Amino acid sequence: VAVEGNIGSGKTSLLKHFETCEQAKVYKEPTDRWRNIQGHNALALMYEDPERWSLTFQTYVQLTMLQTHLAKQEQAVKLMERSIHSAKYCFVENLHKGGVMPELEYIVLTRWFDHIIQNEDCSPDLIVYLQTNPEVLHERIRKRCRKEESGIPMDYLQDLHNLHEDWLIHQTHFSVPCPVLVLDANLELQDMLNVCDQHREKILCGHG
Ligand code: DCP
Repeated sequence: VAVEGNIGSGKTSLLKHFETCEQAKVYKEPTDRWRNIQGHNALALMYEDPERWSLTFQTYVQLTMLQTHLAKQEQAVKLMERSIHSAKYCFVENLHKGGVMPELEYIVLTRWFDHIIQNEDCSPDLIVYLQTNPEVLHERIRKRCRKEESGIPMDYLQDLHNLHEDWLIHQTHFSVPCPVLVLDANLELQDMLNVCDQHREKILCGHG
């Protein structure tokens, strides 16, 4: 099961909530690995100079996502934060559309992505989409003060939001690998977790 949603939508909180559940093994996004590749902070470099570092960063994200998709299933349910699909269909697409990632870099990354998903089993059984309003996220990101994210503008969140919606709700652009369960993630944390609990069985059975 992959948990998807814009930056600051509450994916980590949802995963933490399910961490104590015996039947599920939780895979949080490896942001620490992105922030320290033998001493290099690829996430920070990507935000500081996206033209120079987006390809490097997204190539590494693609690798770490693949590793999580392929990690041996130890419990009945594997619950992962994001997927190789949102990395490509939302983030890489956004960088390319925004003119930050040149055509050739985009093509090379796309060839890698196509090769991976044709040859490896990267399809979840269910996507839990934490749907949010970008204005709410902007405020949350400001409050949480992650230093790499201090300069994220509203437009960036809006563009990422549109790409998530096109992919998972309108299903106009890219293939959706499985059913999608949409949850309202504009709610305050505890209310959102209560909603998750109402859908607990669906989430843990991997059915939308
Ligand atoms: N990121 C990116 N490209 C990707 C994946 C993530 O640029 N393919 C960036 C966006 C954020 C940071 O990495 O600055 C972490 O993003 P996420 O939305 O995946 O994770 P959050 O911790 O923001 O999620 P949440 O607040 O929902 O728990």
